[in-house]
Amino acid sequence: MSIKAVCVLKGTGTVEGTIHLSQADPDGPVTVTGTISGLTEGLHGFHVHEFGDATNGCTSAGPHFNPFKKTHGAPEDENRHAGDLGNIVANADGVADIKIDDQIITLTGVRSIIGRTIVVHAGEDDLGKGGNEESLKTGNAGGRSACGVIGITK
Ligand SMILES: [Cu+2]
Ligand SMILES: [Zn+2]
Repeated sequence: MSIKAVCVLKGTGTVEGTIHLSQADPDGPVTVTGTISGLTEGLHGFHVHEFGDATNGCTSAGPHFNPFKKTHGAPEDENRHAGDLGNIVANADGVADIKIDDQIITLTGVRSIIGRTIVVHAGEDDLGKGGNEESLKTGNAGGRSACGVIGITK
């Protein structure tokens, strides 16, 4: 039976959205779909962060979800944080339509992202190729425009 989850993204500015996640097979990909609006046109870092903690806005979500102590990378890289979902693309209206299949995150077990936080960033994620120390931690994606805790849904 497939597991489903949902995440409502909110921030202090205009950015908002809803993300749906589903996993049909415990060993198969997680499908991430949804729409985020209120963005600037272009690329925005999109990650799962470690904590489902919104006590201090998106800041208390902590760093990228990284159960295997790897460095920051692109979704297709061997060396990536589990939470590294790359960039989403906003059109001229500031809207990003998201459709990602990811093989590393799961909705059960030690790699589960249930109870963690999705963050969309103000800037582009350099995918670990930025040539500086911060690139290997955060991808230099800038501020946290909106975030939401991932929860089970029917
Ligand atoms: Cu992030
Ligand atoms: Zn990362």
